[in-house]
Amino acid sequence: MDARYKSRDIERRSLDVDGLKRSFLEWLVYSVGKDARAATRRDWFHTVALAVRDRVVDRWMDTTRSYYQEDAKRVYYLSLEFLIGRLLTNSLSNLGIVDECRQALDRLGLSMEDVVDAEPDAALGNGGLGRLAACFLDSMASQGLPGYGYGIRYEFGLFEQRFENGWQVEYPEQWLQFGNPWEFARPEVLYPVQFYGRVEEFRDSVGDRAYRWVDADRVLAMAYDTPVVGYGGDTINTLRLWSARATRDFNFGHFNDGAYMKAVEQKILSENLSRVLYPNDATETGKELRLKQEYFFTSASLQDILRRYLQHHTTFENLPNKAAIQLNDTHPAIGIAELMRLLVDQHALRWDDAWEITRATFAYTNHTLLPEALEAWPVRMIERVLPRHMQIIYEINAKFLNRTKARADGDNARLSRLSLIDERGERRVRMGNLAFLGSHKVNGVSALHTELMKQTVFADFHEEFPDRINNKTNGITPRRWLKQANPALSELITTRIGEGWISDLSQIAALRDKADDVVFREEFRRAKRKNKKRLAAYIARQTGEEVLVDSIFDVQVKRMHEYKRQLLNVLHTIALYNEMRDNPTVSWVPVTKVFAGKAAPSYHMAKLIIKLINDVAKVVNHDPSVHDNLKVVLLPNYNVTAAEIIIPAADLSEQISTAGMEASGTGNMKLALNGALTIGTLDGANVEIREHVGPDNIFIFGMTAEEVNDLRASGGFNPREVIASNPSLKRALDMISTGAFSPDDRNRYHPIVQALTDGGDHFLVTADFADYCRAQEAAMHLYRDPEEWTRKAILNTANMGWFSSDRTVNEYAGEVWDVHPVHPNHDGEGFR
Ligand code: Z16
Repeated sequence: MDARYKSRDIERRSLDVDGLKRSFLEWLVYSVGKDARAATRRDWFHTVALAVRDRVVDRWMDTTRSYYQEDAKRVYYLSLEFLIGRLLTNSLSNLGIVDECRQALDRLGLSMEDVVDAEPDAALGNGGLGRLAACFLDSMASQGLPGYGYGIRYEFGLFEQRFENGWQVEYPEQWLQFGNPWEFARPEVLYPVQFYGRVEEFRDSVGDRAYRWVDADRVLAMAYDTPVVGYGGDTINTLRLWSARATRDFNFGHFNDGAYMKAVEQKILSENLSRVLYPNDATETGKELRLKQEYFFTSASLQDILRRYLQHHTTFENLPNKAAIQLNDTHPAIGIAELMRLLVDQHALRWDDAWEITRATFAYTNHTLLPEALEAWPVRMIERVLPRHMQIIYEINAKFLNRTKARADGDNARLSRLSLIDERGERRVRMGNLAFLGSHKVNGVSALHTELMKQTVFADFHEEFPDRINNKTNGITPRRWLKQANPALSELITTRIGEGWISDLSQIAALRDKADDVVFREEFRRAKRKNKKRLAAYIARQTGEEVLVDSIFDVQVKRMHEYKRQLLNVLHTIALYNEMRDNPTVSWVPVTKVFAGKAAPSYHMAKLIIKLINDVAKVVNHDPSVHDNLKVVLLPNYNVTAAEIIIPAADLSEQISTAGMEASGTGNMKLALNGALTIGTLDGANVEIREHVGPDNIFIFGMTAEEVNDLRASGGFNPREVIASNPSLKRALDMISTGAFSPDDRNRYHPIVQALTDGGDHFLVTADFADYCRAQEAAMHLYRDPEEWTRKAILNTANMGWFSSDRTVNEYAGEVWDVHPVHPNHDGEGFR
C-alpha cells in the first residue's frame, strides 16, 4: 500500500507548555485508559513518556528518510549490552523541553521528580562495556552521525541486587513488567536464525563445490526499535533490539496430540534465547545459551544490514563503502563467519571477494586483557550449534596460516599462537583472533591498554599486521553525566561560560581561569554540597545510615572484582578506623566511605568481599569511639540511576585497580568531570586523566604496569614479608582473620586472608597498601584546606573536556568507520 502525502500533512506536536499538558491528558485518558483521579505515578510516567515519544517520532522519520535518500554510509554498533538507564529526563533534555514539561506537570498538580522516579532502569548491560555503548549512541546522534545500535531485547536486565544479612542476593530485574513506552515493536521485521543441523555439499550451477546448512532448528528474531534522541533533537537514530519468537514450522510427519504439545513446548523454549542477560563482567562462562544469544543477534543484525544495503545496490563490492560494522568486544565476532556464509552460500560470491568485503566492513574493539575474559568456544560446541560456521572458521584459518611468515620460517610456536584454534587441551576457537583477522581495524580503549595489547595478547598479530591496532580512548556523554545528573554544577557552568560545553565539551576548559576566583570556588562548593545532601538523603533511605555532609565522600562505585581492589579500600578503611580509635583526641577529617557494585552471582570471592564491606560497616558505624568521624556504606543495586545520584556528590574517586588490569574505566571520567579528585593507580585511562588534569590535581600511587609485569616475571613476591613489615596492615588483616568483623563466624574471611597471604596476593593488594595509605593521607590533608581542594576540583572539571564520548566517536568516525554527519531535512517536504 502506498498512501500519497507529504510529511508536512502531519500535524507536528507542539513543544510548548499548553500543548504538552493537553497531550498528557489525551494520552492518559485514551491510551493509558485512566481517569486523572485514578492514575498512579506509573500511569503518569507512561503518559508523559508516550507524549514525549510523540515529539520524537516525526524527527526520527525525517532522520531515517535523510539517511536513505542520501544513501549515507551507516555505522552499525553491534553490542550484546546497552546499559541505558532511564530515558525520560534524557529525552526531554535533548529535546530542550525539560522546563516546559515541568510546568505542564505543575499545572496538573504533579511533581516532575515523582514522574521521573517511576521509570525503571533499562539495565541491558553489566557495566563499563554496556554503558560505553549507550554513551556512543548518544554521541553519534548528537554529532549527526548515521549510527545504529543492534543488540538483544532481554526480558530480564541485569539482576536486582539486595543485601540479606549482608550477603548479596539476586532478584530478576523485570523492567518490562508494565510495558516499555519508548519502544516500537516491529512484528513485520522478522528474520530466521538457525541452529544445529548439518552441512550438505553439492555442486552449484557451474559445477563448483557449494554448501548448504540443512535440518536446522529455526528461531525468529523480531525487531523492537527505540529512538535515540541526539542533543538538540535534530538527529534521532535507532537502537534496534531483537527478541526471539518461535517459528510456525511444524513437523507434520508425526502429527498427533502428543507430538503437537511437544512441538509447542519446543517453540516456547526457543523464545528463551532473549530471556536474560548473562551477569558476567569481564569473565566468560562458556554456556551454550550464551553462544546462541551471540549468534542470534549477530545473524539478525547482518541480515537486516544486508537488506538495507540491497535497497540501493545489486552487488556487494560497495558494502564497505556503505556499512561499517563495529564489534563491541568479541561477543558478535561470530558475525565474521556469518557474513562470509551469507555472501558465499546465499549470494554466491567467490570466497576471496567475500573475505575482502568482510574485512573492509568489520572493525573490532577489545575491552580486556584478562585471560579468563577472552572468549574461546569449544570447537565441539560450535560444530554442533553452528556447523557451517565451524567449516568457515577452519577455512579462514587454513588460508591465513598458509601465507604467514611463521610458516615460511618454520616457527611452529608462533604459528600455533596465531591460529584461530587453541589446540592446548580441549580444542577451542579463539574469538579474539577471529575478530582480529576479520577486521580492518582493531582498537583498545585507552593508550596504556592499546600498548599492552600490542605487547601481550595480540603481539604476534601486531607483528603480522602492524597498521591494524589503534587506540580509541573511551569517553562519556556530557549530556547524561554532567548536564542531567548534576543540574547544580551544570547550571553554574552555563551561567559562567555559556552552554556551548554541552555539545562541545572542550569548551569547558574556559573554567580553568575560574579556579582562582574565590567567588566561583564558593559557588562550586555550594553545588557540590547540594549534591552531597541529595546523596546523604539517598544513603539514609537505602541503608538507614546517617552520614556527615561535611565529611569527605570517598567513593568507589563499580563492579565487584578482585582486580578492581575494593579490598585495598577496605583495608585502608580498617586501618583508618584503628588510627581514629587509637587517637581519639586528634581532630580527624571525617570520612564517609561509599561503596556500591554488583558481584557476578557465581563469583564467590566478590560476594565475600561484599559481605566483608557490610560487616565492617556494621562495626565501624556503631562504634561510638570514632565519634562519627568514619562511616562506611555499601549502597545496594548500583545501576545507572544510582550512579547519577552518587557521582555528582563524590569528593574522592577511587580508581585503584592493579596496574595493567583495567582496560580503561569510564567511572573515573564521570567522577573527575563532576569535580571529584582521583586517587588511583597508573592504570587504564587514569594515565590520560593525569595528563589532562595535571599531576598536582590527582593522587597517584602504587606500582606501574611495567613494575607489576617485572615483579610477576621475576617470580612474584612474598606478601607475608610485606605484611610483617607494616604494622597497620598486619593489624587490619589480623582483625579480619580473627573475626573482629564476623564474631558470628570467625572463619568467614579465611578465603580472603588466604588469597592475600599464602595465595600469593595475585592483585598486589599488600604490595600497594603502604603507598595507597600515603596517598589517602595526602587527600585528607588537602581536604582541610577547602580553597585548595576546591581549586583542584575545578581544575579537574575544567580539564576533562577531552573525555567526552563525542571526541571518541568522532575519532572512530574519521579513523575507523569513514562515516560523516548527515543533516536531516525537517522541512516536511519528504515523501513517506
Ligand atoms: C566490561 O564492562 C569491560 C570489559 C570486558 O571485557 C567486559 C565487560 Cl562486560 C569493561 C572494562 O573492564 C573497562 O575497563 C572499560 O572501561 C569498559 O569495558 C569499556 O571499555
